[in-house]
Amino acid sequence: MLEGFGKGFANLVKKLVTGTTVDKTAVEEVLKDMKRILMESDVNIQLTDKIIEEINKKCLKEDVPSGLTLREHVLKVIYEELVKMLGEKPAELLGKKRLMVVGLFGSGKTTTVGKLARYFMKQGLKPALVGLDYYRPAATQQIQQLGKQLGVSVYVDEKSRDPYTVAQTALTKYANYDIIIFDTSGRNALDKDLAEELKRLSEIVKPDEVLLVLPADLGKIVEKQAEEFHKLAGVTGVIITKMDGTAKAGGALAAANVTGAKVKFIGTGEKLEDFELYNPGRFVSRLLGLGDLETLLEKAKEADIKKESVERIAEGKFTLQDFMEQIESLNKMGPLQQIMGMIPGVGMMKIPEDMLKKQEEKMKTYKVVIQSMRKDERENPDIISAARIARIAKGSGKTENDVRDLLSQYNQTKKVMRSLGGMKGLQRGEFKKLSQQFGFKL
Ligand SMILES: Nc1nc2c(ncn2[C@@H]2O[C@H](COP(=O)(O)OP(=O)(O)OP(=O)(O)O)[C@@H](O)[C@H]2O)c(=O)[nH]1
Ligand SMILES: [Mg+2]
Repeated sequence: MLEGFGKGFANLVKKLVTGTTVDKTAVEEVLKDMKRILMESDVNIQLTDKIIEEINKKCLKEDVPSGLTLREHVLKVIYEELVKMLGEKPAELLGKKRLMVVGLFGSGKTTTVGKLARYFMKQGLKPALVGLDYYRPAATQQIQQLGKQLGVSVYVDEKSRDPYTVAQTALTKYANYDIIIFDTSGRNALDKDLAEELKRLSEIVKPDEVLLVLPADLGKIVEKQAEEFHKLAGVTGVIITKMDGTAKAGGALAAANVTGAKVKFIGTGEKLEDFELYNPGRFVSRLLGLGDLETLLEKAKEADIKKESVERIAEGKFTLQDFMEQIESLNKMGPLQQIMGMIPGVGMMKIPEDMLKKQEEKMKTYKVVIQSMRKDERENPDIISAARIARIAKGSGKTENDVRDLLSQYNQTKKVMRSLGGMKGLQRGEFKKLSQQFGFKL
C-alpha cells in the first residue's frame, strides 16, 4: 500500500539495522536518503528541512541517551519525528451521531460512506445512509447499491431530488438509529455553488462531525483544499483515501496534519474493507518495516481467526485442516502483501511483488487440494501415499505436483515454526527489545 514512501523508509531502516557500524558518516548518509524520500513523496520542503534539522540535532549534536547505542537512538528519533509529522492519534467517533461527508468530485466520498457504515456495524452499531447528491446523475443508484450490499437502510428521494428536504426528512426517519451518515455531492472545485449547498445542509443537519475526504494522490495540495473546506464547512476531521498506489501518500498525510485537521481514517483500496482507523504510531512503524502487530491482530479478529488454530500453527502442531482454515482467514484479511507488511521484521525483507502474487495463486490451489482430501488425511498428512496423491489430484482437478507441493509447504512451515519455538520464541527475540524501546507492546 505504501509505494515509494514505505519502500524507501523500509530500505533506509534496513540499512541502518544491518550496517556494520553506525557512526557520524552513516547518520549523515541516512539523513540524505531521508530527505530524498520525503521530497519524492511530496512532503513540503520547509517541513522536510525542519525534520532533517531536528534529527540531525538530536542524533549528532546531542548525547546519545545512556542504555542506547547510536543505531538504536537514530531509529528511535526517526520514528518519533515521522510520527510527529504524520499527526496525533485522533479521537474515536464514539457517540457521534450525525456525520456529514464532504469533498470534491471523485475523491471517494460515497465509497467512504459505505466503508464508515461497515466500520460502525463491526462495532455493533446501527447506521443509516442518506444520499444528498442530486448533482451527479447516477449518485442515488450508487449509494442504494452500497446499502444493499451492506444491508443498511438508505434514504434518497428520486422525485424531489432536493437535498434539503431529503436531509430534513432523514433526520426524523432515522432518529432511532445510532448513526446517520450523509453523503454530499462534489464539484471540480469548492466553488460558490458547493459552498452554499454545504452551508445550507450544515444548518439543517447540524452535523456532529464534518468529514472531509481527500485523495492521497493529491500530495501536498491537500493542504490548500483542507484549509478552504475548513473555512467554509467547519471540517472536524479528514479521511485520506486512495493511500494504495501513490507515492504521494506521505505528502498528503503530512499536509493534512499541518492544517491542524486530524486525519481520522485512511482508505487503502476500492473494497469496503480497505479502510482503517488512522493511528500515526502504528502507521510509521509499518512504514519503517517494523510491522504493525496491533492492526494485524485486529484484522485477524475481524476475519474471525480462531486463536487455538493460530497457536497450534505457531507451536508447529497443526493439521492440514488448520492450514486450510488459515488460508481462508488470510484471504479474508486482505492481500498478502498488506498482511506481510504488518508482521514485524517481514516488512523489512521486501518480498518481491510477483512472488507474493504467485503465493496467493498457490494458496488457492492448496485450498482446492485440501478440500479433496479425506478427513483422516487432513488430520494426519503422513498417511498420504503416492496412490492417495494420485487420487487427490484427480479429485481436485489439480496435478500430482500441486499435491506434493502442498505437502512439502506444509512440512516446511511446520519445521520453521518448531525451530522458532512457537509464539513465545517469536516474542523473545531481538525484535522485542527494539520494539519496547519504541514503546510498542508485544
Ligand atoms: N484505489 C482506491 N480507490 C478508491 C478508494 N476510495 C474510493 N476509490 C475509488 O474512487 C472512485 C470514486 O469514488 P466515489 O466514492 O464514487 O467518489 P465520490 O467522491 O463519491 O465521487 P462524486 O460523488 O462523483 O463526487 C471509485 O472508482 C472508487 O472505487 C481508495 O481508498 N482506494
Ligand atoms: Mg459520490
